[in-house]
Amino acid sequence: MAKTIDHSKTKREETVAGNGAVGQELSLFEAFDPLNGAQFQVMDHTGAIVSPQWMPQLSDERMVEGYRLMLTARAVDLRLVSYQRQGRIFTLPPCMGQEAAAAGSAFALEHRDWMVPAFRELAAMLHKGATIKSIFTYYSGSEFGSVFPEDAHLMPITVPISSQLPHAVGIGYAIKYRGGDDVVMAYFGDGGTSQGDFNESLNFAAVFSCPVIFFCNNNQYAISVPRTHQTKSKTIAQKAIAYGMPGIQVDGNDFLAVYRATEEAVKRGRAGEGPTLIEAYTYRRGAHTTSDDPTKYRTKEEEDYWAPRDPLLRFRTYLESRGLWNEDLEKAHMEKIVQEVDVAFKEVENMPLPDADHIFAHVFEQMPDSLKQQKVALENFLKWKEGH
Ligand SMILES: Cc1ncc(C[n+]2csc(CCOP(=O)(O)OP(=O)(O)O)c2C)c(N)n1
Ligand SMILES: [Mg+2]
Repeated sequence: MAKTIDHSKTKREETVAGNGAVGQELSLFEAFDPLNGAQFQVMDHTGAIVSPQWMPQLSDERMVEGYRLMLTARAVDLRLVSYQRQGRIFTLPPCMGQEAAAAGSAFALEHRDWMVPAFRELAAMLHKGATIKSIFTYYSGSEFGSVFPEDAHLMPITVPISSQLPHAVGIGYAIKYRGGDDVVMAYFGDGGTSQGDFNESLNFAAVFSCPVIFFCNNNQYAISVPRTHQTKSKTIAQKAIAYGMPGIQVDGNDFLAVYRATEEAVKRGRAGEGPTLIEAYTYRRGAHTTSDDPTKYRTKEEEDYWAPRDPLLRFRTYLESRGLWNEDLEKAHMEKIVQEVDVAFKEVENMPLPDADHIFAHVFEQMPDSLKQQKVALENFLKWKEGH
């Protein structure tokens, strides 16, 4: 049976005979051991600080920077959806509601660290080295949208669910092999935990102590499949126990808590202590993708419950209460972003369409026969299409 830990305290209540643990500070991962089912929160949804003892050491400037990043991601996201509705870009997965999870986790990384995204971490990618233009380029169907500066250590968006996790572990293993102390941030969704790649990756990373942060954006759905149908585990965080690594469920709409949990996981990775599983409990406020209609499988009441828990709303309330943000700053930032977005989008719209070759060019160093055949088939089809 799990020990019961009172999360309002950070001192050990119990002494295991002879271990001298009385009075010892609990680590974050001990205090929020997933077996006890508590969710880690620093700031509640009204913007009030509820766990001052876990407040991260972030300067006022860094907090404002974090909020600006979230606001930028929200503005880009809304614009992307609107462009898609106008038929100017292809299908895309909106990120609205998940900005604190993405921004808070990315903020705890250093530039040299690696990021292996899924497809709903816009704020994290913008922070790590993607530009608004590269994001537009990607959703315009061009492989060039996945080209980032080499030193950004940012991998491309990955759509095949959880297929990015073995890559993240491979990077982590290579870092360890070379004796480095960089860490790898690997993102995936609640649905991603049902893939075999999830099991293989967490197991390998734990056995070989790879410095990987497995960051699950539990946004309550995998397309229309609710979290309750994804796994019988009470939390996703508790899966960590089976793999032999720390796990924590964090309020994913709380920038401060996400940052703090990730910071602790990063420390473990750098110190050679291995991987950590973070479950960011959040909500996808938009549709799964622009091809989806969420009203078919979720209720208005549910959406109304989550609306006031929006990550931007609460962080803004907190910053305003500290005199660090106000309406004028909000307006000025939005105007600047909307301008940047418009310029970037025009540039992308005026770019020539890339050759179909690019679909095949960037996966293998030496193209396997199966791909060569598909390439020829596509070329034949395009020739045929031209004549019709
Ligand atoms: C291997 C694989 N199977 C199925 C799909 C189709 N698909 C796209 S997104 C998605 C759901 C993913 O849910 P989750 O992991 O929770 O991420 P979210 O979309 O909620 O961010 C599925 C099944 C896919 N992209 N890859
Ligand atoms: Mg999901």
